[in-house]
Amino acid sequence: MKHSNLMLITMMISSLLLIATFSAQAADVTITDIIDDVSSVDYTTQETTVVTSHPDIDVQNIDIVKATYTQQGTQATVTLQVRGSIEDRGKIIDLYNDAENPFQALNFVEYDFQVTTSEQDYTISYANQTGQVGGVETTNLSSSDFTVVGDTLTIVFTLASATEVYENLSVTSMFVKMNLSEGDMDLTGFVYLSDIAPNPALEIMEAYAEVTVAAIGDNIQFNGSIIPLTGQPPYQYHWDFGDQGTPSTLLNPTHAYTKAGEFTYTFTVTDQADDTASQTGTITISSEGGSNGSGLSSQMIMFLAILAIVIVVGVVIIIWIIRR
Ligand SMILES: [Ca+2]
Ligand SMILES: [Ca+2]
Repeated sequence: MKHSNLMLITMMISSLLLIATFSAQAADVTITDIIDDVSSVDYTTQETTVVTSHPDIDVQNIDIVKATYTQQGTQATVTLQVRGSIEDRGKIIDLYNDAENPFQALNFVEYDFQVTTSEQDYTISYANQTGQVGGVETTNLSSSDFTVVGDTLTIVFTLASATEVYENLSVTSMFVKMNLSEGDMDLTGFVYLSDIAPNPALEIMEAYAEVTVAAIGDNIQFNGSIIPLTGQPPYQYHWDFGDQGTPSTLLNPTHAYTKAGEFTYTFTVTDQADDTASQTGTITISSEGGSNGSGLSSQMIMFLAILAIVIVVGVVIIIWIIRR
């Protein structure tokens, strides 16, 4: 009797452990994304703008709607659904095999998954019926590893170990077009459209006045930038210049102060989801008008002071050498 009880308890515990082990390794994750948030990033201003139509591509084909991750043992499956259709165009950039001129003529659509497990990061890339899994080393996927049906891409890949536990999934779609084949470094034809899910939290890259010291009446340039593809575009901008004057809703406004003093300016961004991010800075305005340019920044004053010391020391040394 005692023996069979012990057997029963052992079986129960081991089956519970088995369930615990399986539930730790099985994962069933879905992330959803908003529509109409495909964005282009301007390479000079780093400004992110929502793009709803484009002459070179049906934007809906890269507008991510949903992505999933499932895992059974070492077999992981990822799916990505777009608003339009999965587009097969071009190929994955291969810096090694196209080393001679990898960027000469690019025109491709790529879908990427970033999967983090308890043990490592995987990047699974798909472009036009080819795929790669980058982990400890990069391996090519065979055509049996992925399927494209209308709006959904499905990829099956193998994890390095069965003990890996799911931690995070993010997906990216991108359309890149560029033509530098004739040595033309003009990037006016450069197109970069992308969608990310989940959208990272809105984050300001920088917000600053181009000078730290200026005079009353000077037109001062203020510059704001957001880390590309964070938050949910489109964004609304708000500059408060700290002087109770008229605020600006431009990304890069100019402003002239009418009073002397030290002012704290604040740059605030609000996204489509009503999330906000802000950053502040200070500027000193002197009462001396008539300066038609920017005042000397504190770094410049420091630099000139050091330069003056170096010159004085140099002259002293030269005089000392001549007198010997
Ligand atoms: Ca989207
Ligand atoms: Ca998105």
